Amino acid sequence: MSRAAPIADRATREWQELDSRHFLHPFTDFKALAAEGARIVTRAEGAYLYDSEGRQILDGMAGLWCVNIGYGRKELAEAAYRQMQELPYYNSFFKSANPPAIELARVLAGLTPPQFSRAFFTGSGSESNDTIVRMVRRYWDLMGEGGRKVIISRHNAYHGSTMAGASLGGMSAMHSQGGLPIPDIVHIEQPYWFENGTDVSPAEYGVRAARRLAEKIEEIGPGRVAAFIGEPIQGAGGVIIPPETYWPEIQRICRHYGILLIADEVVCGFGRTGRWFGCEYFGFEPDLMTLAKAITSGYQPLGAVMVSDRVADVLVEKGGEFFHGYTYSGHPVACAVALANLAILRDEGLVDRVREDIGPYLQQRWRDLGEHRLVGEARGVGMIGALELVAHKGTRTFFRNRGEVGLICRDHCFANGLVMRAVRDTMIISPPLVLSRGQVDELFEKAWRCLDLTARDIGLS
Ligand code: PXG
Repeated sequence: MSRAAPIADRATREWQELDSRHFLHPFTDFKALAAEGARIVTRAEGAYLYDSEGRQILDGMAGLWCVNIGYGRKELAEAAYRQMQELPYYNSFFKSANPPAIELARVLAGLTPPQFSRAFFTGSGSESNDTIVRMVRRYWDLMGEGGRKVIISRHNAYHGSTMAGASLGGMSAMHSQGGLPIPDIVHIEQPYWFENGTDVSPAEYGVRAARRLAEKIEEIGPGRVAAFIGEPIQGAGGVIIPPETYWPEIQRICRHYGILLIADEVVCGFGRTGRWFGCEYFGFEPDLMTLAKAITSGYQPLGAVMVSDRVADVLVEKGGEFFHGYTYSGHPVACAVALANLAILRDEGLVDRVREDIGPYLQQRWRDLGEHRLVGEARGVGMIGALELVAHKGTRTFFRNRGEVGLICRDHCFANGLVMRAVRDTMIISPPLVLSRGQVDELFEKAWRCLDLTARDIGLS
């Protein structure tokens, strides 16, 4: 280890200059960032980030919805170190496999709902969803129903940034760049009661939003529809938590028309809702699941598609080569790190802790933020939450320039040592599952102060 080349120790300005000269960041206005200079994050421990100025920041987003076990767990570093010495890489093509990948597939089969016994490995959530598009269409070909090509998703969904991932997603800004969506992907209303359900109860609205799926299937023609995909809770779209009537009705419709049901568990998976998977929280049984992020708590890039026996049996039994895969499918180091991560989640009872202890406590404090004069709704489940900022408390009146107030609030959060994201004027959190009660209190206090500062800036105080 002592021979590892050290990364130079540079001053913040120097990092920022090099960054803007050489590094094109994802989802970034390059010119605006160059003018401002990036925040240089240098290390992290537990639930805290530290930047190049030595500032401590409470990470209310667990990186990017992924660092479920928190930062700095040596067990994962040791797993990577050991595996890199034993077998740093070998592919899973050409009739080859490696022990960590096989072991991880076995462990995932045990952790996921009973219909799943097989995993297809990828490098990310986007790659997993690309895999799903191809696998679903292949499944229907093998079933002799090759006309079933259409995959139905929701507006404002996020399923990744590759061509198929961004097409499945319902972000119009993303579709406007690069000629998306690709053919045979369509979108229906998202189950966003706060915005769309102003006239009915959440329960009634959940059924109404789900019925959009049946309407779309009838419009397209049932024989042309392959699958429906959804995040149990939409993450990047603004932590949109569907009413409890939604998913059962979606499942009923999928079963009625015989189409496959896909749960994108990239955000909800691995304990965030207090269950291992979001589909278990909402009580539905998907045919395929997209996994990534917290599968390694973000310590290594890794994704997977869980394939139910209904689908896998056809792929296996009806035979023929599936012409799809990645160099890093089943990467031994990423899989070894995932195994160490899942062992921590399981052995330390972190999912139960979210369900029974820290989740309810966070939600109690989060609901207290709902009392703030800027907040129209505080919602959340387990270790995920959203605040709707509104122009007039007690009404669902959004601000005129949607997104402006959210950004003001987000900037105050960063300046005050808290990562809390803004999606439009919805403030969102998704912190590590290992947060202590004291850290929940810290999150609450910082968030309240930043809401105050935001209210002052827009002349609401
Ligand atoms: N599905 C879901 C539900 C996601 O949240 C992906 C797929 C794609 O995963 P990869 O590993 O390819 O990034 C994601 C990723 C944001 C943000 O702004 C969210 C994600 C990625 C980037 C930004 O909240 N989620």
